[in-house]
Amino acid sequence: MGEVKVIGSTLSPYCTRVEWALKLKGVEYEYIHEEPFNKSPFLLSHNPAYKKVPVILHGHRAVAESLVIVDYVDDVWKENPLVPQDPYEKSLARFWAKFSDDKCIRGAWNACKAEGEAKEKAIESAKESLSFLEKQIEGKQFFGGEKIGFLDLAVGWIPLWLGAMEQVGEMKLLDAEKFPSLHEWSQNFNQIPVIKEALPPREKLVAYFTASVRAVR
Ligand SMILES: N[C@@H](CCC(=O)N[C@@H](CS)C(=O)NCC(=O)O)C(=O)O
Repeated sequence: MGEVKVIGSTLSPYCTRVEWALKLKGVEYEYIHEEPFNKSPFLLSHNPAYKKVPVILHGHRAVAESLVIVDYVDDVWKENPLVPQDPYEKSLARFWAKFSDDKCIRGAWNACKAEGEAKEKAIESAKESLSFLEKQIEGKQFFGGEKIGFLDLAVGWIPLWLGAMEQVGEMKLLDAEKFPSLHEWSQNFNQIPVIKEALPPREKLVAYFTASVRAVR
């Protein structure tokens, strides 16, 4: 089918999850760095609908949207399956992955940038969203069971990105007492070599979130 290229931005959790999927499958890829706020004609031509990273090129074909890409990667390269085989388990993994993107990442960012009374409300709302993920990991080593799966990659922003948002927003969301299982998973996840090697430096993320918070306040 041809070689794989990732059009991505190194600070993006969406792009990192695509790299994790490819690494777990042992697929070689070329990384084409894109500035998400100074988009190249190359990116725009391959993701004209959303104009966002990540996009992967597999030979001459483009696939966009990180969760769709992880699904695609799992379909094409069969080793180390990521998506559950059972139809119901598969639907749950996809449901919670989308929930994590729609409610948890957004909720954490809203809490990070909020000030005053609005901040307390945003923190409570973000914690409520995280409590759903706590239930999904309770009693398990990984969201995928005994091995890393689709949902682990989707929720994989928590250990590093949430930590950086907590620092910049001067708040605690992933409380070890309130979320013991998610907290433990989070501690272990970033220690896995294949995960660790694709992570951006924490100080760059902190600088990025600091600048982003300043820009919106
Ligand atoms: N739902 C998308 C989100 C991707 C996304 O938000 N990418 C950001 C970088 S982290 C981007 O390209 N932003 C540029 C923009 O919003 O125009 C996915 O999962 O791939």
